[in-house]
Amino acid sequence: MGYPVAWKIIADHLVEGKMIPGTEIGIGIDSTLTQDATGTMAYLQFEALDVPKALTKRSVSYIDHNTLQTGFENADDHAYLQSVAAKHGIYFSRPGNGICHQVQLERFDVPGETLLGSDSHTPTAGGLGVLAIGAGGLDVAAAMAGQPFYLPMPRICLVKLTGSLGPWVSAKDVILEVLRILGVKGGVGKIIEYGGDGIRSLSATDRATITNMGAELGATTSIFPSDEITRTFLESQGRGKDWRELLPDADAKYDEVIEIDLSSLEPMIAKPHSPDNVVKVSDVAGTKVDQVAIGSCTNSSLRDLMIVAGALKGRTVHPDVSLVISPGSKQVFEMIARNGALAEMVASGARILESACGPCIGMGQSPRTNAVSIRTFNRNFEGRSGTKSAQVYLAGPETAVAAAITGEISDPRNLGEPVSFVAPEKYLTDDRMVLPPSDDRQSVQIARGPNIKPLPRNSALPDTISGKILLKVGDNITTDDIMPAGSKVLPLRSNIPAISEYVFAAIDPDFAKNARECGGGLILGGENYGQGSSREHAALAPMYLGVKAVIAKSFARIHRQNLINFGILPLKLSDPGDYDSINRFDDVEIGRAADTLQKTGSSFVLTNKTSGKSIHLTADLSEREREMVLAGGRLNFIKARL
Ligand code: MIC
Ligand code: SF4
Repeated sequence: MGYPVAWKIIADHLVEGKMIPGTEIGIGIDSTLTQDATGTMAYLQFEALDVPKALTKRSVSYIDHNTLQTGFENADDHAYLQSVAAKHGIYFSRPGNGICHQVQLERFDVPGETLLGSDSHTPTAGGLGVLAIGAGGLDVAAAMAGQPFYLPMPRICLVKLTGSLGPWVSAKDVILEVLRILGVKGGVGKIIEYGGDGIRSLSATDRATITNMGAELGATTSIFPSDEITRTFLESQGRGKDWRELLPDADAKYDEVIEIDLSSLEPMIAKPHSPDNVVKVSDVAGTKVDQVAIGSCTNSSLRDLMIVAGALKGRTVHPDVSLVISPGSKQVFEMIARNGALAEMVASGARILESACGPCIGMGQSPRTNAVSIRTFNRNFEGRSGTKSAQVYLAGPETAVAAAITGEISDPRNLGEPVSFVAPEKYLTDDRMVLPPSDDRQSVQIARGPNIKPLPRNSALPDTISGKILLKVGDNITTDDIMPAGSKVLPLRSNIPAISEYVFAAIDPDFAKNARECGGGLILGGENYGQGSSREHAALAPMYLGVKAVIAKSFARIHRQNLINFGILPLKLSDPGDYDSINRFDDVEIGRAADTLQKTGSSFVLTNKTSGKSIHLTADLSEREREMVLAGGRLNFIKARL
């Protein structure tokens, strides 16, 4: 039986388990990436593991999320990250060098390797044939310490592309179409592998746009083969020697196949407040627009910004629209500055931001009350922009620039002659903003400003878990709901006592206070609990507040792993119908929880002392995961073994 691309890489890196879908496997990790919002915790955890130097082939620490610096906190974190990288054999991408996923693609990704990143959009690298997975910071710290990454062996879904895209239609429309078909839970437990003749018409950065937003499908990762297109891109980055061909076997077997004819695709758009709420742009054309934001790790390649600049040339941004543009990397920024495209943007009235995540994570540029904001980003969860009442739509650069010019959602195909883009034979490569690790690691002093607080540790799981249901929430709760980001909260990422005050703040401003007063408790969720980002703060801060278990109908992959990593028991309702019989503030108890876990059992009984009802719960944990929860988390578990 032939192998898909993803299977080949897994087979090459398999260190534990068998490649049977659904069973736990361990894979060796070649390289890692972190960003500053998750990196501080990741490196505090790495330090706690007492491994002097990262054991990966390559680890890179980026500063791209928390760059607003409204107080000393972000800058404290940057200084800590720079020093910890120098000391422990890690490359450091300085603030201003760009968004981790874009820079990683340009300067570091190697086809056929594995990459683990403490950011859910790490699969961007799948555009170059890398098996790239997002995880919590602790899993990345463990990988730097030479530990395998564990995951359930995914099933492989082939998205077979045929034809080629029409004018003003681009890669973002492809992934929006996949989201329309599969939905935000449709990728759970799967790797989405792209194939078919149509992939030949997609450049490496187009492919990266598509794999980037595979995160929104809940997929383990997304991947393209490494072919001549990959080679051309790597050569143009001066990295031809990193190329290797990686194609699926002719008789490769897939668990599922979806076919998309690129020629028939129209411009697509995701309506508020979910990335899978996708319709054709023509269906919502005419909607008045207040803000347009272009950038993010999804859509800020040179190609994307050249299309935007070409469309803006000689035009003026509509008087009712604020257009903000953030180039994905210093490379892109410098190239558009030198070739004149930046001047066209500025002339048209665009507001240019630094090369960073910026508005995508609510770090500035929050739109006005009730605004309609069109963004080329990947997430439009309610409130993520920093304005609760904003209506955020997600679209490609073509649709975004059309809205900026016309002041309403409009089909970019009405803009006239399409802007053409020919990729440069050589990108401008200059790695001076990436600091290699120090040669004299011993003498590096770690900079621990007052914002770097010690890492909180959990204790072993108690035998009886009892307490109140502190909060009952519905389906598809995001990590942005659990642990909000934005310019006010993000500066506290390295300060768990302070950030824990904001857990569930938008849903229940009293959550932290109640949790403290009750000495902890439990949370009840619906389907796909914890979708979205990899931020382990969504587990670590509830742990700090004493949350011992989360009960839900189902969990999103990365968040479930983060809960386990911090010793919080993720429990599924055996009968989802029981959800209705549990209420907020009910007094509940799970007797013999630790004992049941120890005896390899997976079935628990929750006694609802308020209603008198007993409810069955299951924990689908591997043996290793059970031990981690019992130990109070992965850090305790690894330390006990080292
Ligand atoms: C995001 O897009 O939500 C983030 C911010 O990049 C997160 C990571 C974080 O919260 O630090 C992610 O996607 O993992
Ligand atoms: Fe940054 Fe936004 Fe990409 Fe997250 S999704 S890495 S916040 S640009």
